[in-house]
Amino acid sequence: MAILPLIYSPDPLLKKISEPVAEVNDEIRQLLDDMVETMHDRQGIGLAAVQVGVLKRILVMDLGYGSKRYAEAGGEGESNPIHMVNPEIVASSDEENIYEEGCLSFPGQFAEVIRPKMVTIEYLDYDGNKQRVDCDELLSTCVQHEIDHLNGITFVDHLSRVKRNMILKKLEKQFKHNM
Ligand code: GNR
Ligand code: NI
Repeated sequence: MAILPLIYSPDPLLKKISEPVAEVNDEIRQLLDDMVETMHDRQGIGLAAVQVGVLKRILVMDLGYGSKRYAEAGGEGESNPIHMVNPEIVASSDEENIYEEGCLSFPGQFAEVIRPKMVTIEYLDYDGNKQRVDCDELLSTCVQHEIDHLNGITFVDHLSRVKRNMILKKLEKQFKHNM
């Protein structure tokens, strides 16, 4: 297990489309394990492989662990990681939902994003078995945010140009100050 370094906006990798995985083998499982460890370390609720510089269609999520509830308890939450390889949205609701999103690749930045309220996802699990799951609430928001990453899209791409530029400027300033 290893904690992997994250990439941050405006790294051009964040705009690249990730490649499908041919087979869920031990090498892929190693990456899935390292991504979960990295996500837990950064107290995220999701992580796409591209965020650790790997252009493969892989994401992990753990809604409980990164939540405020667990942070307040000292981050000693139960771990219930979800691993998805080659995830695909096979259905999405007409009804929409607004959620204030953040992203580990845009530290300290948050904005409200509108997305379909519910989605159905097909993916390969940790053992390479095909799964289908209906997502609502935070799981729906998170899985859509992560699948966006696999397609080179980040949450700021859902905002108006003005809001997007404001976040990109703030981020640039923040990184300058931390150098
Ligand atoms: O940790 C994360 N929190 C979050 C909050 C609202 C909507 C989406 C997310 S995902 C984010 C981790 C991340 O950047 N995943 O790509
Ligand atoms: Ni993100």
